[in-house]
Amino acid sequence: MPSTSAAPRRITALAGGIGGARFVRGLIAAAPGAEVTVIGNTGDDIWIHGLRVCPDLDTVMYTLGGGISEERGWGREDETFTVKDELAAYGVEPAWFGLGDRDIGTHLVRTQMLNAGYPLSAVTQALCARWQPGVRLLPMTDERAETHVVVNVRDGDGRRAIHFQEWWVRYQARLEAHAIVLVGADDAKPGPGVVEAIEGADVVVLPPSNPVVSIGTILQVPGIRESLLRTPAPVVGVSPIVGGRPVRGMADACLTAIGVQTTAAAVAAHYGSRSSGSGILDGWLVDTSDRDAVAAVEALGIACESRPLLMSDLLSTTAMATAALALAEHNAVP
Ligand code: FO1
Repeated sequence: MPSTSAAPRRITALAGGIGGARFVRGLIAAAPGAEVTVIGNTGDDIWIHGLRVCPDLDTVMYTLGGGISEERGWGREDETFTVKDELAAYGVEPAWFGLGDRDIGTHLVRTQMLNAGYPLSAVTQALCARWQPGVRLLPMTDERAETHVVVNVRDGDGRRAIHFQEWWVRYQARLEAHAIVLVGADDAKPGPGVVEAIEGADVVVLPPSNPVVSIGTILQVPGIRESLLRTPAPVVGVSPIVGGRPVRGMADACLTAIGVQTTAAAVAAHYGSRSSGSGILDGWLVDTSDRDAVAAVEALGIACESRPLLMSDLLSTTAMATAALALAEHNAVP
């Protein structure tokens, strides 16, 4: 049950990569002393050159642990790509996915531990012991579940599924996506601590991560959406769409693929209101440029406020997180 004190002690966030990680940095600053748990998306994960790469888990770990390349938003700062160049010199594929030399250290440790039989949750805990991200980082599942995208076969009339990373990195999401599928979802179950982190939270927050391939992926793990429907904690989200455009990345291509308009109100409707019994939102923050969407979102049974949502620095991100926590408090489930 939520704690009685006004300041939330246990905050759980469902996060994807870059946008989610940056928002959590503000969340930590907005709630000093709170225990923050991040449930990380693992649908982006991929085997590359025999190494297991977990982009969204690593982006959260590096961003909060101080090792992220701020310029790229993924991988390590002060990075070199000597191994990548050597692989390219041998003509090894895929050449379109760049592993940095420092980053390879993380993937070697992870791959060795996975091969030794440790579950991804234990591996993530071990890696975080070095980075001290200041949050508990839980993979959405320990099972293998990877996002694939159904695209047209080049100069043919067939269709084929490619790994999300190939669609996202090699083709910059420019190939029309007919479907986005989490392969392995049916056999996945919530990772250790995930259900408890949602149902034992004082507040659950959906950062401005990609609603399809980050938050949407987490919701596809059987049992996680049900936990959000059950939790006594208020669930508030932050719109990743500002002024009809994604703040970063290609969320518009993903939303189009699932038939959702690229607007702040449409994403709120896509998540749905908890008061309807089938949605997951109690509250939704939209950007000041989308203030005319507030009425439409409230008509869905979701409390809504407009605030500046550009995470240009820690100060603005902390203000966003503070607004999200305040919206949650005003909508705490009695
Ligand atoms: N994104 C790119 O655009 N190009 C890359 O070569 C690339 C390599 C890469 C390596 C490790 C890693 O953790 C992330 C990497 N990313 C790269 C980003 C990645 O595709 C995205 O961060 C997520 O999968 C989407 O959020």
